Amino acid sequence: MGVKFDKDEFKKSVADNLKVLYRKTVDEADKQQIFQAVSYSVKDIIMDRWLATQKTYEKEDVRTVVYMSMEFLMGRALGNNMINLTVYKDIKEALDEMGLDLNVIEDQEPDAALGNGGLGRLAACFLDSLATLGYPAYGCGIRYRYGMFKQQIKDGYQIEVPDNWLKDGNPFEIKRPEYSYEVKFGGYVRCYKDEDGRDKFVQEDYRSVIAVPYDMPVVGYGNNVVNTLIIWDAEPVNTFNLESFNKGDYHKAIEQENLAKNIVEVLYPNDNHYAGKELRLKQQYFFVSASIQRAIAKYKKTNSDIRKFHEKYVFQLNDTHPTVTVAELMRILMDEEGLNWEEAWEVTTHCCAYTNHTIMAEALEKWPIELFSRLLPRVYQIVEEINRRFVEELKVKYPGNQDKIRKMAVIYDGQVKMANLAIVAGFSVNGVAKLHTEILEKQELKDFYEMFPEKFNNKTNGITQRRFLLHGNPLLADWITGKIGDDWITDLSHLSRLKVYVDDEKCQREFMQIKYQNKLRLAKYIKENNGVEVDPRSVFDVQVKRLHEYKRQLLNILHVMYLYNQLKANPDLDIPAQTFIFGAKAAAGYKIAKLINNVADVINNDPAIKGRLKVVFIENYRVSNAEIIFAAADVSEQISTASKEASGTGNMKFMLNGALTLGTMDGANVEIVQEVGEDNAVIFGLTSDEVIRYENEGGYDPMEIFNNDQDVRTVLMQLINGEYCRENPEMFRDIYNSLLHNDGGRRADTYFILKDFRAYADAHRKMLDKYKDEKGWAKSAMLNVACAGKFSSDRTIEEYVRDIWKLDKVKVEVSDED
Ligand code: AZC
Repeated sequence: MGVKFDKDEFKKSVADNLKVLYRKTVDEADKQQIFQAVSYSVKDIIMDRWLATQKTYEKEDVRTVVYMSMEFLMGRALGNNMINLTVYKDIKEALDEMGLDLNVIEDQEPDAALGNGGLGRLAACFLDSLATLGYPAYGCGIRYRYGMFKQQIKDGYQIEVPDNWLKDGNPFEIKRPEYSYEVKFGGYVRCYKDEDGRDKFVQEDYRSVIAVPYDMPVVGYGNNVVNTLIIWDAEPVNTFNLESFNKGDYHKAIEQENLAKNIVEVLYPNDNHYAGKELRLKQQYFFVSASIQRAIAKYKKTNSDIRKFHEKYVFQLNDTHPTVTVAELMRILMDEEGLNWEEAWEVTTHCCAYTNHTIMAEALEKWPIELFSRLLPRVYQIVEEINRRFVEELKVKYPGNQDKIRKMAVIYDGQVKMANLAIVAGFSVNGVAKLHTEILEKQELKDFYEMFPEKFNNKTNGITQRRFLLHGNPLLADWITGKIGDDWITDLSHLSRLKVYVDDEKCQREFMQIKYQNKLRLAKYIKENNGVEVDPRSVFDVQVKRLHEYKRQLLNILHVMYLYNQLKANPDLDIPAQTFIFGAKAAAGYKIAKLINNVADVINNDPAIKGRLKVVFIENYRVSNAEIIFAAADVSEQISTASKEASGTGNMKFMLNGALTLGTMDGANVEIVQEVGEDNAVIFGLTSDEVIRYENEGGYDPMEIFNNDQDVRTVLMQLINGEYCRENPEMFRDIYNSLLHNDGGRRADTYFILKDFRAYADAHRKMLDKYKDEKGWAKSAMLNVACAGKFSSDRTIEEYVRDIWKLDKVKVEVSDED
């Protein structure tokens, strides 16, 4: 079932688009214009399928999941859409014949960077899998004017540059003003009796904005299904009739105009961190309210009884960010649809499911009552009532147990606790890897697990092989298809068929040759973008992910400093040449990027080590260059402090591309090792039980390590003796202090970097020993690919469908098929 592709028609379509959009011929158009024209031609192919899919959903009145997320880290659309329409190679050929290079065209597209890291990218992978598996689904989020900032490195520091991704227009989106909704903020709640004597609540003297949806197509692989990602823009209510306002309203009109402008202006660039800003709560309520209004309107088109809404819709809450969904749904069902509390609660508690993505305390959302109730007065009343009823329940179940109430209440200590709200009102609570879910059940959410064990379940994360292998690593994808056929594209478990080839020396050579080609491609990228020459024959040891203390980029760079010391002391050290590659955006103010860059500067310019060690910080790490990086990696650094990384998904992308994991027993690493076997990864460091035990005991004494381990001491002293910052030897004093000294409430070496250092250095040695055994390495790398089947987001989505969403697969027919 593929798209019927007519090459000449496609070429004509591109030329026509250039004419209509820009009054230009192919020869006259610039690269961006060509990208736009090609995208419109591809969109044209998508359109029939998109229409057909939505018609089918309507006709069959399907049950639908709405994936509610503040973040969708989609990356580029053009290449992925062509891949999933199964016309990538055809279009490449057609463009070739027109004298156009598809790679160059793809490079014109800005990444849709509407997310920070793992949580946002997971949402994007899920949409891809939902469409590919043929499940009715919407993503709902925000059309930020500025997505994740662009990162430049100046003088070793990260500079954040605004990402004006919509500047040239977004060819794939469609504005749908006819489906706009009003969203209200502030004011007060007036209560009156209606003609039947029932209490009615209305919000008065509010400020409001109009939520205007833009639809983005989500193309399923080879199945005609095109789902929709709805991203909401905000427009002022009254731009066009300012004149009609009297003097009193003028001020309000301006306020509303500003509200609309500000609300979708920018994505908060925080990963695993809650900043508590008022505007953030506005963003959350804005897209939640609009999305629910849309779902209800859609439901009412084909259904008459709102009491059965939950039979057709399920909202998956991507972390607590959209948790206000439960209260907003209650509000609409009661205040606008006329249900009573019990009826509305019955619907809501069968509609909402919550995914937890982190146990990091600083990520827990808690809104001050004052802020919450001022911004959302009616919604707050409802949250209060949910809390009142829940606390009553707690008092019955745990009489006299004030501690339970303190920990479990939705409102406590002047704050609205969003996770508690999601758990109380949701019918499902899931973690994102086996270990993570266990920690939720046994530690973080223990009380809730005891009270509602039936709500808890695990859904180990996954990634889409369509983007991270088929598109990102075409050489390997073709090789795999040559060996085992192309079923893996829609069923990744088929990769296990590669196992019969792992001992075959010819296959090993082919496989390593592909890795080498991908390393050349990355080396070229690094040369062009970072101006650093790297040796494609060296080991590519890669850590790419958000910069965060718990992810321990610091451990990695301290180890590089140690290696450098070893190499200087012993120039004949018999180890392979290594390139340490970093890529990461940081929340503003985190200084570790500067350390990495300064270390890179010193090491890369030291002729004494003869190029055996290189360090590269790839600027502006994002989805599009990630695809190139994963394909080229030999070693995958997954070194978070055990218990802290809920799952990780980069770890899976590396594995799928044949890199060996060097990691802790954390998140999904545990399951990766289980799949690939302990011989084909290197595991080190404290276990999560050990970490948790130390934490409960108030930490450990890093001074002991400092005093007894000469190598560690040397490295630490180099942080404060100017070795890596001649002009300011104090530059890294903070880092040094944080590792050795308690500071107020903060434990020294909070993330057990020194504690794990030796084990980490040993793990590196072990990895290099493996690398020296060429055949053994090739076999391990191939086994990583062969055992990656479990980590497809297709598998994850099937589990969500089976256990939580209960959707039916849909078939979509289109008339132009082969
Ligand atoms: C991330 C987790 O840190 C990561 O381990 C996981 O793979 C990813 O979600 C997808 O589940 N969590 C977040 O980004 N969380 C927040 C609140 O930002």
